[in-house]
Amino acid sequence: MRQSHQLPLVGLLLFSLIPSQLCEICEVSEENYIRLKPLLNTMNQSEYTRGTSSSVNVLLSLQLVGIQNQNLKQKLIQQIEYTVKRRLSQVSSGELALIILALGACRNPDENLIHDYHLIDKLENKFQAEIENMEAHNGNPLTNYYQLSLDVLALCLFNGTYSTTKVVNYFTPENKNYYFGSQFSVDTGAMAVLALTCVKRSLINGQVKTDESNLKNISIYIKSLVEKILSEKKENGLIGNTFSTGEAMQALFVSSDYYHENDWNCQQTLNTVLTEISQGAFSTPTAAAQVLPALMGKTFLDVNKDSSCLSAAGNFSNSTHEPVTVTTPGSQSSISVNYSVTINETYSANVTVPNGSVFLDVMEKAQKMNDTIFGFTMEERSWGPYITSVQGLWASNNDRTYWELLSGGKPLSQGVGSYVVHDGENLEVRWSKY
Ligand code: CBY
Repeated sequence: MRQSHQLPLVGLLLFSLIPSQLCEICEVSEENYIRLKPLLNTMNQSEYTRGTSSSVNVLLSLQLVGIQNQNLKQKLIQQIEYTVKRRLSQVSSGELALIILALGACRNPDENLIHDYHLIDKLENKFQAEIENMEAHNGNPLTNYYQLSLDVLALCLFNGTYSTTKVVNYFTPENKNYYFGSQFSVDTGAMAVLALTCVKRSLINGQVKTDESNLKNISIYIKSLVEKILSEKKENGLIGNTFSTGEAMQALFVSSDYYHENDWNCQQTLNTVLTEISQGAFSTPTAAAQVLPALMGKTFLDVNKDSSCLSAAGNFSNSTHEPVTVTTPGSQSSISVNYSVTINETYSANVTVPNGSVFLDVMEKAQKMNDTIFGFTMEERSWGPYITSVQGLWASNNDRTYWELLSGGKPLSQGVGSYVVHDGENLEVRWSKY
């Protein structure tokens, strides 16, 4: 009699375990931590003198995976503190959101800076300014939806104020801001899934009140974005490209209720990323920082969990002072490339640069040859230099215009500071709309 009463209970218990089993996170096993070393070396050996964007990405990453490199962390925090004190007004909304996530991760003492400098209030204002810009400029934010998603994520995780109804209005999966041209931006979609999942969880926990329809819509959005992300999965397991895969993994970790187990082979994705690491693909601190959390099974939603920052990874980071093999450009040999600027017309030149040069070197050489045609400006972003103008023609977020980089007519997946050029290549910067 007693047993027959217990049976349905046991069944219920088992049933309730199924969803959490589905939420399986694949991560690098401890014996494979050595394969992550190139990422740590890249983060360790950077100078972090070029503004804060990459410092923030690196600090957040180190905090999330529980790496105890106090020297590096102190250096990064000092830089961030300087930015917060001296130039917060110039910081974009998403950059401030990242600062909050990095300082607030894991209940560490630096969390106080968030309150001392009223960073949550300031983020609320910057988020508001993004929305106002969309209203004034045809739905175009000051920055982009990757940053708006970071804003919502930080406000949601750190109890800031935001309107759930506005989130529902602006984050519909059909919104043009998820796309660059006709291409779905996996990075953007992934960050939105993380933000929407946080909002959904606070609605379910009752931390935030709203009507039933908002919750339902948010679930529908997550499902649709997850489908779009999965449809960008390549044969080798990468999702989008090398650089979006880590964030796509994070999004898929937190949304496993929305896809079938067979829809994604996490282990295959993980193995391909590990191979890419060994081939030196993540050579900038931001690239390394953005991929690391997912490989260790962490997501940005773990930022305000008390325990997330204690991990087995703590130890393997202490011995990272190996000299990296710097690939010196093959002797002193030169290569020559064809470089063009396209607006309506195409302006071309043959440019000779040392072997091993990056795209930026070609642009600088061309500028020296003819400043009127090849003159350009750039600014430092988290991923390195970003071209802001060529021939005096400036990129604009309000108009969704930018200078696109191409090789042989195909868009590059790296910026001017990291793309290494090859002999005989046809390089182009093209005035484009996204
Ligand atoms: N970060 C941001 O605000 C950037 C968000 C992001 C989606 C970002 C990719 C993803 C990420 N993980 O950070 C992004 N790029 C955006 C939004 C944009 C647009 C910037 C303007 C705006 N509205 O904010 C825009 C214009 C569409 C864009 N990226 C252009 C470019 C090209 C830059 C050329 C130039 N003028 O210098 C370029 C080189 C593509 C091209 N062929 O022209 C480009 N982006 C690339 C390659 C990348 C990837 C960088 C990879 C790398 N190893 O260098 C990227 C990771 C990223 C940065 N862009 Co955009 C996407 C990818 O390939 N997975 C938040 C802030 C706080 O740091």
